[in-house]
Formats: sequence, structure tokens, C-alpha cells
Amino acid sequence: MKKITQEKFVHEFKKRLAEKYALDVKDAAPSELYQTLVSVVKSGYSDIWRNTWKDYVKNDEKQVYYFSIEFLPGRLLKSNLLNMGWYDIVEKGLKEMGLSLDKISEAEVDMALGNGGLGRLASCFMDSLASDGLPGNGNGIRYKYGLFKQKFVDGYQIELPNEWLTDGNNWAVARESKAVDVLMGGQVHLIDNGKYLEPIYEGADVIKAVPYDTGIVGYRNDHVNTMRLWDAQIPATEEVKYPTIEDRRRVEDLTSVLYPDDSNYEGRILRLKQEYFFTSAGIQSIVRHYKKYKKPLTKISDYVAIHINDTHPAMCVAEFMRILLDEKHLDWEVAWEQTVKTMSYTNHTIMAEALEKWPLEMLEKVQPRILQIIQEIDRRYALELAGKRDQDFIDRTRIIKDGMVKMAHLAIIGSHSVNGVAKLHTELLEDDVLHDFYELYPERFNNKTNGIAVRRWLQVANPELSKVIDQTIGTKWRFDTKKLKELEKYADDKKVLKKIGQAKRSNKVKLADFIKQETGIVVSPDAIFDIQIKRLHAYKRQLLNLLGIVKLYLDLKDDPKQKMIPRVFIFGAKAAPSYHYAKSIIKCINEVANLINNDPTIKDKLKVVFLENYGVSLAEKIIPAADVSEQISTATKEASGTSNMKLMLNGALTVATLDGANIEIKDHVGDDNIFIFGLTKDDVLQYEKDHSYHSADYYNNDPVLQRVLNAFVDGTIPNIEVEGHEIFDSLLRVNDEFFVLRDFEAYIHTKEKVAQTYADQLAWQKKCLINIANAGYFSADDTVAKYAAEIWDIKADQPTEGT
Ligand code: 26Q
Repeated sequence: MKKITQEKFVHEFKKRLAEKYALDVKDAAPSELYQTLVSVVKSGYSDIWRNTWKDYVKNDEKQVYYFSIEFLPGRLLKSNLLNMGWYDIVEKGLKEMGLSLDKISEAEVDMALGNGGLGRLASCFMDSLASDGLPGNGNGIRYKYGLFKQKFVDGYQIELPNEWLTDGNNWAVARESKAVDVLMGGQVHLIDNGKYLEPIYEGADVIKAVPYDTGIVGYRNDHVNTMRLWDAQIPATEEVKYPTIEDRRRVEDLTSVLYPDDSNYEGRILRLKQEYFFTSAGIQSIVRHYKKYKKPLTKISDYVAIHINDTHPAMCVAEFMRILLDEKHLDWEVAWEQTVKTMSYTNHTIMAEALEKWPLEMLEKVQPRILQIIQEIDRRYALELAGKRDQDFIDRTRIIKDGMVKMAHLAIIGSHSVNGVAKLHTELLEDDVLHDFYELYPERFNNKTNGIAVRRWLQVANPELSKVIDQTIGTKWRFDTKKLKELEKYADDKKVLKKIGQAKRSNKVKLADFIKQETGIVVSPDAIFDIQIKRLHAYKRQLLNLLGIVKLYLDLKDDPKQKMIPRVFIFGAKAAPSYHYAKSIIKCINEVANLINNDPTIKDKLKVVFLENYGVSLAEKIIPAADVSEQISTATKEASGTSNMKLMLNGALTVATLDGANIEIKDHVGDDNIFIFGLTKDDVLQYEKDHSYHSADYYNNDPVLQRVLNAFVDGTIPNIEVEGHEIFDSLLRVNDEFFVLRDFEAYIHTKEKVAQTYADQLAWQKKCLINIANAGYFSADDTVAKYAAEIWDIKADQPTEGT
């Protein structure tokens, strides 16, 4: 990294501000200061960035390419400064000029090119690949509009476009010289030219894919990787083919919007086109770059690993085959061997409605040659199993069935590795959802429990707590998060516990100020801050949380003098625009919030805050201030979860079902330091098998539950005539698919235990400390190191001295 001193930084910053905007520091707007700072920061790592990728080729290093249709990096400024080792110097330098890093940082618009967990995981992995010194690249789409901006109007979610590029994004560099052509649509015929079968395309659209590269700075290791996002443009030679605005739109729209549905598959042709577009562009650029290695294509899997993040880039398998066959003229068998050795696939869900299946006709429309290749892979797969497995097995597992292409089957058959994202999730894949494939290819299956970028989620987001940790165990944890474990030695040290409590309190004061400023709601930092932040989905059961809140409210109305520790319930959640039920839950939460926050008998004993537009930057404000982390999905439904890890790392205690990575959190902190409740995996699977669950029984037999549910339909909660009935019906008439009523009593009981525990602050802080100390096990640095060793077979740089 370029060396810097405070003096040099101040000089450089002023010089660039004057050059770029002809302004003095005191006259510049925050966005001008921000852009200037970006240019200083970029100049600090640009030499290393160039060296990093050149060294890969020079040293014949194997590289991984992480293909993901979503990346959710959030803001890059502070995280880059931290990783470069420049944070303190720049913060002080800015202060010397009368400026604040915090304020300038707020001028950065979040890069929100993802929906939630899967996209954020991809970005945590990018940070960790670089920080582990690994040769790793991202490959994705540069959407013109990020995930919609959420507003509430009368309690309803409204979606506004997220035009994140209006100010330009100066972290990325457009590389016209590395553009590739992607062919889509038209027809294809194979002709035998005497040497091989040559595909002849007719009437295909040629789309120019232009890469925008962003440097991903490793943590103090002089290593900068690349995240490459593709934009779709009309090639200069093809301008005449697109004479009208609508024609041009057809191309430009390809990379215009991110699909806002998560955990719910929708078979839209534009989505399929996006999938092929970034897959083809990425694979073409990899094969082109491989030439620099001067090695034969029959060895490409020794130098290239390609990772398929969920099935969205599953066409990687067919596109790689297409290039090896049609352009490089390898034999099928040789090409197939290289493909399987190169590809690996992560599954992120077991929910049937989220599994991608595309009609053959759609694939044919998007890329007829790719369909041909998939059909041939499928034919050979069935042929190979014929006689070895019964017909039923073959029909169940083949790629094409009933006119549909199953993308998960393509990814599994075309990869040497298939992994789940938490122990329980992998177990469910092996025993249940993908059991046939597990039987067929047991060696391909493995678990890689998710992890998080501890640098962003603790060092950047929570400087107060970071300082306390430094003072207690030194700073080594900043390089190796497992060292956080040393905190456990101080579990009974009252001084340390008090300091942890003070850091939390000061973060809660900050969040309370923010809430006041954003919503006008006044909350007390002495209340329990109880947090649920994640996409809004029925299986995540925000509704269970809401029923618990309504119960507390009704109890307080019965007995307003009741002594209780004040509670503040904070929600952050976006619903997919087409997900009607999720939007109804948002409306109900907002109306319950209105009712409670404006009821004078409640005073400040209970407050409900639903913050708008949840995303990475808002998460960085909320998480450090959390006391309680709600991880209450129906067991088996949440593949892993990652907000559970972020909250634990920041000293929140988890209220959890035995689902996803919650189980591993429990295993690390022990039963005394987490609040577990509810149905287990086996209970849920049993109910789903024997259909013995009748939600109405729980309503009929529990007067408390009756009263809470009636509040949704009898006017107690105002302004939800429609939504209240919808929710009531979903729980009672449609038999409560996610067992909300079944888990209600256990949940209430557990929340009572939480409040009792909180009353003894020292005991509470001890549990917080144990959670922080054990969160190091969920570092994405370790997760990625396992992918590198066990799946990708890539090696790290020799570590350099921290700067
Ligand atoms: C698919 C087809 C068409 C349109 C949209 C989609 C689509 C988009 C996004 C399907 C799924 C997603 C996102 C899924 C996701 O975020 N899954 C989460 O992944 C996390 C990281 O592994 C886990 O921690 C969560 O448990 C899982 O829900």
C-alpha cells in the first residue's frame, strides 16, 4: 500500500479538491469531499491492484471466479480505509481540516446490487478472499438500479427506484478494452465442416458486455482483488440493427434492474437473459485471460475454479462446454471432464418454491445453442445411468423433465462439489432434498457454514466495542478473529463487563438519536432493544414477533401499572413487491406500532419502530445497538442466516429456533448464553409428513392466543380491516404453514426469560461477552479458507508484514 502520513494526506486531499472542483475545503459539499476522498484512496491501492493480478499470471497461480447474480457491498469508503491501514491517519487528517470522516462517509450511496443474505455473503466472501491473500475474483451484473428504495406511506410499503449511479460510482473502472460479445436469441444449425460440428447462428442479437472492475482491498496485506460487474451495451458495429428507442431499450434493459424477489422463483424471460448474459461474459473473459498462462485447455481446471452461487449462474456449466466444444474444438469427454473439475456449486435454500426451473422454449429463445448442450448433457446423464439405476431414479434426477430444465440438477451434475451453508442445511440436503444425488455422488457433498466479514461488522460498524476489546485482550483479534476467544478469561471481570455495557449503551444512544431524527419516535436507551432485521418472509416469522408484541400490549392495557423493563422492538425488512402477504405483515407491524407508540397509558414501557429502507448501511447502525437478536424462523426453513452472526458478534443475545446456523451458535456459546425455543427439525418434518398439525386447536385451547389473534380482526388494532383478516385467515383457515401458533407459547415464555435475565445487568453482560468471544468462529475469513482448501484448491500469497 502506498505509504501515507497525515501531512501528506492533507496536502494530497486539498490538491485534488482544488484540481477537481476548484474549491477550498470549507466551500465543498459533502458529496464533493467524498468524491475527492475516493480518488485519494484509489490512488493509494492502484499500484498494488495492478501487481496483484499480474503476479497471478507470472506465478501460474490457480484463481477462483465467484459467479453471483447479486453482490451487496454497501459503502466501500471506511472499509477500504481500514483494510489499507489508512483509517486513523485519514480520520485525523480530515479532523485537522475541520472535516468528519463519519459525515463524509454518509455521502456514499450504498452499492445495493443484491436482495439480502445471498448477495451480502458474496460481498463478505470478496472481502475475505482478498484479506486471506487468495486469488479470487467476483463476476456479476452492474445493475443500473439497485434494490428498490423502501418508503412507508400510511403504513404500506412503497417501492421507489434506486438510482445509485446518478453521482457516478467512482470505485469502479470501466474497461472497454476487455469487452466481450454475448450472442443471444436467433436460431442455430450445426453443420459438419469435415473437422467438427460447426454451429451457424442466424438472427442472433450481439450484445457487447463491458466490464466495470472494482478493487477489493485485502486487510493490511498488500493484496487487491477484482470484482467484475458487466454492463450490456450495443456494439458499434450493430448500431443500425437497433434504430428505435425501443430497440435500444431491449439491450440496455438487460442490466437495468435487479429482480427484487428472494426465496421465491419467478420464471421471467428477462431474468433468464440476465443469467445467461453475465455467465457468458464471465466465462468468455476467463477463457481469454487463460491464454496468458500459455497452458493447454485440457489443463484449465488446474488453473481456474468457477463457483456457482446458487443456481442463478448454473448456465456456467453449459457455456463453458460451449466454448470448449464450439470454439476450441475439444472432444465432448475431454471438455466435460474439465468442466466438472472446474465448477462447484452452493445451494442456499431447501424451499421448493425457490428452486429454479425454466421451460425449454424460454431457454431456446434466450440461447438455442445452450439448450442443445443442456439436452446433450441430460441425454448422456440418462444413458450413463441406464441399467445401473431404476427408471424412476433417472427420471427424478435428470436435468430435463416435463418440458422444464431444472437448474439445480444442471449445477450438481456439472460440478465436483455441492455445498450447503450450515450443518443442519447440508444435512437436510443430503438426507432429504438432494438425497438421490447424495446417493449418486456422496463425495461431492460438503458443508461450508456461512461466515461474516468481522472487519466491517465489528471494526468499522462498532468502534466503541472494538476499543474495549483492544483494551482487554490487545489488537491481535483484528488479524485473527479466533483470538476473540481470549475475552472469555474476563467473563467475571466486572470492570470489563461494565465497559462492554457502556459501549452498548453509547451505541444505543446513537441509535435512539437516529430513530428520533428518522421517525420522530422517542425511545429510551435504557429499554431492551429487541431487533429483527432481515427480508420479510412468512418463514422468517416476523409475525410471531408481532404476536408477542401485541400480547405485551394487551397485558399492559390490563395492568398499566405493571412493573416491567421497557422494551423497544425494532424492525428492518423489505418485502418483494409482488409478495402480497409479506406486505400485509408490514402494514400490520406499522399499525401496531402506531397504536402502541401513541397510547398515553403505555408511556415509554413499549415502543415499536419499523425503520424504512433496511440495507447494509442501516444494518451498520442498528446492529451495534442490539440487546436481543430475533432468529425465529420455522426450523428447517432458514438455510443459515447471517444476521444472527453479526448480532452475536456485537454482543446481542439470540432468541432462536434450532434452525440454520443458530444451532452452531448455540454449540459455541452453550445453552446458558442463548435462548432456544420451539419446534425442532424432526418435529417439523414429522408434521409435514403426517399432517397432524391443526392450528385451530391452539387457538381454541389458548385464551391468550385467542385474544391476541382477535385483536387483528375486532378493531383493537385500527386500520387493518383487510390485512388483519388476511393474517387471521392464514393462521387459522389455511392452517398456519409455518407453525406460528404452535410456537407461540414457547416463544412468549422464552421472551419472559429474556426480560428476567436482563434485570441482572452484570449477568447479562457476561452472556454478551461470551457471545462476542465465540463469534470469531463465524468469520468469513475462515469459511473462505475452507472453500479454498477443500473445494477450489487455491493457495494464498505468502503473507506480507502488516503495514
Ligand atoms: C431466483 C429466480 C428469479 C428471481 C429471483 C431469484 C432469487 C433471488 C435471490 C432467489 C433467491 C435469492 C436469495 C436467496 C437468499 O438470500 N438466500 C439466503 O442465503 C443466505 C446466505 O447463504 C442464507 O444465510 C439464508 O438463510 C438464505 O435464505
